[in-house]
Amino acid sequence: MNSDMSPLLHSSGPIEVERKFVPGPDVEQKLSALGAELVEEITFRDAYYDSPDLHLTLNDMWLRRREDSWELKHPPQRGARGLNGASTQYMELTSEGDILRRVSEELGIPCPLNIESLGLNEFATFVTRRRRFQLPLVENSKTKVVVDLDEADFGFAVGEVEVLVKTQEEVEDAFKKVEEICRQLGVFRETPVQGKVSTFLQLNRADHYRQLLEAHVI
Ligand code: V4E
Repeated sequence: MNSDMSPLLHSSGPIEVERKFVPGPDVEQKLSALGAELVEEITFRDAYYDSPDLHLTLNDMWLRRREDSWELKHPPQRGARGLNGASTQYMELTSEGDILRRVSEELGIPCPLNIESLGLNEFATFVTRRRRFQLPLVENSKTKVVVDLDEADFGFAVGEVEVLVKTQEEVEDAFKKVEEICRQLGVFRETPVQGKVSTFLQLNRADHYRQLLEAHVI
């Protein structure tokens, strides 16, 4: 319980709106033609965690440790799904306290002192090599659009167009923006493109993957 004994109110992170795509051989040329610049080249390991009954992922909550930092992605509205058409919207929490409160509440257990004490299991881990491109800011617009080209160490490549927004009111425009950029890059598809975690599960944990499909999470 909070120190003021009021019901838990969770501080919220930004909302990440994104659309994944299959990167073709000419994607970098297309990015360049749009004036995009390579702004970051990084390599990181992600480890994803869930309870033994897979409660988190079956409710579309994705807890991971990226290198030494904990991160939680969850749909902005309770009970909703992050997938909307072929795009997604997820709220991102990066404060360990916020993550602990949100996860323990979701699992219906008392909030422990640290994430390690939640009794979760690692269900996926892989290394990603990421190249991040930033598109030029359009005049009179504050929308920053980034495009990530990811290669995972299990032989899988995926791209994503991403916009971060602060409020739900901005999400609709962000969906339009990521769709527009996908069209300009020539990678637009009506149906969702599978990401790294779903593909890892499909290859390595068929039963978990099947349960996520049946729960309409992926
Ligand atoms: C949200 C989610 C998963 C967690 C991994 O999210 P993702 O954005 O794919 O990872 P990554 O490495 O690109 O994170 P970033 O660095 O951008 O923060 S695994 C499955 N989901 C749900 C999901 C879905 N149902 N459909 C699609 C197309 N993507 C994700």
